[in-house]
Formats: sequence, structure tokens, C-alpha cells
Amino acid sequence: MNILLQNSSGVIKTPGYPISYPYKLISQCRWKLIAPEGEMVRLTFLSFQMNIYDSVEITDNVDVWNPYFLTRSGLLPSFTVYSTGRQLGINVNVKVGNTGPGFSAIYSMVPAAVSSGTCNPDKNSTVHMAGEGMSFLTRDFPNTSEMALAVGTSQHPQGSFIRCKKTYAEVFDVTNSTRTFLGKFCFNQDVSEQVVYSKGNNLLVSGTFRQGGFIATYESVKSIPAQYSCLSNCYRQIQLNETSGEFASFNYPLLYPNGARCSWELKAPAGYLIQLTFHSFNLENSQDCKADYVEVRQSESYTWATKVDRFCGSSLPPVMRSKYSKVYVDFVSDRSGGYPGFHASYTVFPDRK
Ligand SMILES: [Ca+2]
Repeated sequence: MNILLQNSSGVIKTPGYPISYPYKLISQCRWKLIAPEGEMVRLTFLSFQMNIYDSVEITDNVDVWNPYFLTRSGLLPSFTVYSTGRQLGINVNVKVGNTGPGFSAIYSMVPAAVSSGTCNPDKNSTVHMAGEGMSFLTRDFPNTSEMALAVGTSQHPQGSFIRCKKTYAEVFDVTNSTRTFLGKFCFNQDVSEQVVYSKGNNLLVSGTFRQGGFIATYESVKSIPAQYSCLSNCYRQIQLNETSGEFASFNYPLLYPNGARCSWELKAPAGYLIQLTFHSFNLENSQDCKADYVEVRQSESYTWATKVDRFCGSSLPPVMRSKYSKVYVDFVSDRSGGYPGFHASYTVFPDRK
């Protein structure tokens, strides 16, 4: 069943969302989004709760469904993809018996980003990109590419490598012709999205791709998250072992995505305890804080947490002084409604008992 979408914007939901998707129906669904001349497709998954064995496959050519541009499974925080051209197709590959709440997404047709120049490794050439955002990839990705250089610059970019194969790319911030190295990204990570933020309004991606390559998306954003905010879905805890520090929710002070989870372990040196202070707090409010929340536990270990305080809404939680040397903070968001989140700091103080 092909669902052709050519309106300037709209909503896409899996059948049965948010209860569960029926196998027979969803395996037949193919959404084809086609932008008019001079425009491209922006697709934002607001909620993504698929079974881990089922995958959502996205192609940038609705006439050729393989190879896929991107595949995603499981529970993920909200994310955005752009087309590389005028098309974006969505197909769900499901195994019998599996189900999940599904996904809900919004799409819109946006002015095409400007892209000029052709990568030519021998001439050390650069592809320039400017506009609200676009996806770009090394030639022939995910097939092995013989191209040796893919370079992009754009304005106000937030870039994310969404799929990589046998490769790494170096990313630089470029301000007044000065390059600042921001890091090496990709390696061989196909699953976790790696996001990099520019300091100014130009980002340069450079690498040699004799084997493998990558697909990445950049998006122009008005401001960037604080360095101390949680920047990716953390399935392991962020360890904070200094005598003081600060931390904040996913993407703070920008709105946190749906389906996000960040966990921190604050650990004081022997003979010290922890004082935790929230400086700003604005989460979705709900009865018993069942939607989005921050949980604070204090104990010698996570599983033996003796006291659990749960907070949501916009009231600032009180300053807390722990009775133990460790404090655990969890931040969780549900599948709808974005808010700025929280910013907190901690400091240690001597245990005088
Ligand atoms: Ca929420």
C-alpha cells in the first residue's frame, strides 16, 4: 500500500498508534514523500517506540528501496532527517508477532539547501552547503566508495552522523578562516547517532573514504545546547566525580526531545557528602509525575537507593543535602510535549557525623 504525500506539511503515524501496530497492515505500508521542484523533505519523528526487532527503513529514492539511507529500531528520542534530494520514503520491516506503540512523525517541504561543488580528492575540493538543513553522504554509500574526500560547509550547523561504515570523519569549526578541531566522528558506529555542534556558523567535515563512508544530516539551529547538558541518550550513567560540577537535561536550554533518558551518578570523595541545587526547572507537569520527570536517589549504590524523590512541572526542587556519598539523578521524558528541562549543580561538603 503506497501512501503518496505531496502536501506542504502533514502527519504520519503507524496504524494503531500509540496502542500497537498490526503486523499485516504495517508491513504493507510505504510512505512516499515527494517535494516540489526546488524543495526538499524534512521529517521529524516526534515519538519513536518500535519493537527492537522491527526496523523503520528510510530511503532517499522512492523507486529504489534498497540500499536504505537509514534504518532505526527500538526506543529513540525524537530526531529529524532531511532528504538529500526531493524524495524520502518510509517502509517498516517487521517480524511476525512483534509489535510496539509505533511512531508518529511530522513532515514539511522546505526550501532546498544550496549545495555546490563536487568532491574531487585529487584537487582537495570542497562541497559547500547552505540552508536550513540537508542530508549528505559519501558517494555510493553504503556501498564501498572510492571517493577520497567529502567536505561540507554551511551556516549555523548542528551536524549529526547518522550512519557510518568503516570510516571516520574529522570535523572542524571554521571562524574567520581559522579551523578549530572539534573531533573525530563515525568510526564504525552504525547504531548510535553522533551529534556535533559548531561554535560559529561554519562547520567543515573532512575525511578520506577509500573504504566505507557515512551519511550525515546538518540542521541550522538558533542556539546550541550548553556543554554540560546531556547530549545523547545515555543508557549508561554519566559519572561526575569532581568536588563540584554542573549538569543539565538533554539539549538544555533547548527543548528536550521525546523519549529521552539521561542518568548521572554524583560521587563525593571519602568523608564527604553531596549538596544538590537546581537552578532552573521546567518539565512537563503531570499527575504523580508519570510523564516527564527527574528522580533523585541517594545511597551507596543505585539499586539500594534509600530515598527517591520525583519532580516534574515548573517548581524548583529544594536544595538537597545527601546522607550518603553518592547521589543518582535520572531524567526521563515520555512521547509528547517538549520543555526546556533543568539545570543543576552540586558541591561536596564534609560528613561531620
Ligand atoms: Ca513529555
